[in-house]
Amino acid sequence: MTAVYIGLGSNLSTPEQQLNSALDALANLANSALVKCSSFYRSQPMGPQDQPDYVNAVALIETSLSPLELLQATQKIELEQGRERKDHRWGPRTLDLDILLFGQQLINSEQLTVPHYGMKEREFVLYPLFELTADLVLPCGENLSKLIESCPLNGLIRLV
Ligand code: 5RU
Ligand code: CA
Ligand code: CA
Repeated sequence: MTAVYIGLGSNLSTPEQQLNSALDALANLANSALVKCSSFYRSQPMGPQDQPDYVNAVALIETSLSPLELLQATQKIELEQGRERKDHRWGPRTLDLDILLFGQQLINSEQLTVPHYGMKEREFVLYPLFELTADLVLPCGENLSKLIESCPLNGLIRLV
């Protein structure tokens, strides 16, 4: 079994419900167990600003799926929750599931890059991750607590 951190994000169609449905789907994944999930956080959109605020969280699962099997499974969950492929990247979405970390593996294939590109600068990834595992060390050797020090909250709010 491998410890895998998954980023969850939504800014359409009642985002908190989308995250709860996604957690339900992750809890029911084959050959996997949902270990825990962070609080939900409201965050300002990064990238294009002309879209609603996001609700983000990070979940920890244990899985014996391969990285590509897990990618397929998360993409299926996104589609089941109404994810639409739009022309322009980075638009609003009902659900985004990102494989952030897959154990200590480094993956650079056509379909999948792990650790997730950009995670080290994104407050809506780092703070929920810190809530789950404060002493986390990334595969590159960097300490999560160190990354947090140089990552402003940028309006990130932990929801009750
Ligand atoms: C550029 C910079 C593009 C950062 C993207 C989310 C990015 C987001 C999300 C918040 C995107 C990718 N903003 N912007 N939460 N995804 N707050 O999940 F993340 S588009
Ligand atoms: Ca994302
Ligand atoms: Ca994604």
